[in-house]
Amino acid sequence: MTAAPADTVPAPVPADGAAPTGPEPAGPEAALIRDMVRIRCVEEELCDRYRDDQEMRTPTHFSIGQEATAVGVAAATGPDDLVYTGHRSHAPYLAMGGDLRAMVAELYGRESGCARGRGGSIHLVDRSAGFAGSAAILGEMISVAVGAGWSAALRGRPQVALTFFGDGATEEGVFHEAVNFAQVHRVPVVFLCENNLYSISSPLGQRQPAGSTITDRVTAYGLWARSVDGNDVYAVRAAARAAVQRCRTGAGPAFLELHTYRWREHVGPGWDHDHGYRSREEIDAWMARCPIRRAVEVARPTQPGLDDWVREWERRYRAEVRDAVRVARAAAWPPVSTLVDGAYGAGR
Ligand SMILES: Cc1ncc(C[n+]2csc(CCOP(=O)(O)OP(=O)(O)O)c2C)c(N)n1
Repeated sequence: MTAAPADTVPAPVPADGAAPTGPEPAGPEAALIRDMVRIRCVEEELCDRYRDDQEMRTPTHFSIGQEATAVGVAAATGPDDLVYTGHRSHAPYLAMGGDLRAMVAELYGRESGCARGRGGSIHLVDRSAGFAGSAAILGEMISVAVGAGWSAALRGRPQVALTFFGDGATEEGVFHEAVNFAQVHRVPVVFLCENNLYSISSPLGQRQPAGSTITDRVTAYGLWARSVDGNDVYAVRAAARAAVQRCRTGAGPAFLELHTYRWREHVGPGWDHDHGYRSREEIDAWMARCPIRRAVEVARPTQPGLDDWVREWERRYRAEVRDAVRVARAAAWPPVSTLVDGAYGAGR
């Protein structure tokens, strides 16, 4: 496995700091930063455990570097809204308030996991938090989200469905069918494309025509569509609020192309600087645009002691996820006799 590029991984705040003395920063801006720090800590700890313990028997797609998209969007949702994702699911699940212990137990395959240990990283769900589900088939949950939004509209409920997917998923036929259907029927659904430039190791530039953009293609269907800096959590929140508001008022679906970048390999906890499909310079440039560091830089002048608190949050959340791992490892496995419970056609 490739070693971490320790010389390039930027710290969100300067390393030499004291324990916080002042009150914990309050307010929505601090909450955005705190939530991104929590997701980063959870995923980094899980990366370490995945690599060292060899106990998680599930493919994991980490969002390290992409935290601003999940957190900015979640901040724009209401209590009845529903979020659906594809395989890169941890960050939206946590941003929506999904139960951490149930997520970690799921990754460890335990009965106490959010999908009873049967789904793993790609099949997270916590309906009580509005995280309605994630699935491995590229594009699948896009159509499910449209169905959920349409159902809400037909029942006259002010509920919005939101769906995260990557740039690769926009190349699935179902994406185009879903967008067109949603526009024709004015479905309250927000399409959220996390454009991180790659479909596994295949660059966008080799897959889509030069000079075209995903936003342009969606605009051609008549949707309200915006291209957003996905590493700017404040910009993501503003765009997501506008998109959700449109849906809420019956104006029809909305689309956001959120430009961002994953730091780790496509699947798994490793670094892939030497795999040959993206340049070291490109990765370094995106790491320098770390969404947490950028958000801290914006908030620092008005939030006294913020740097100390970011370090405190890192300590707190590292401890929280280590505790979740400890609880998961002590939990029971699903009994073999229940293996096909909940599976389609089981019992026939
Ligand atoms: C229908 C289907 N085809 C292919 C795959 C294999 N696959 C899994 S992830 C992936 C790339 C996804 O890229 P993107 O949608 O950009 O999301 P990202 O991983 O970059 O977040 C592919 C091709 C799949 N899961 N489902």
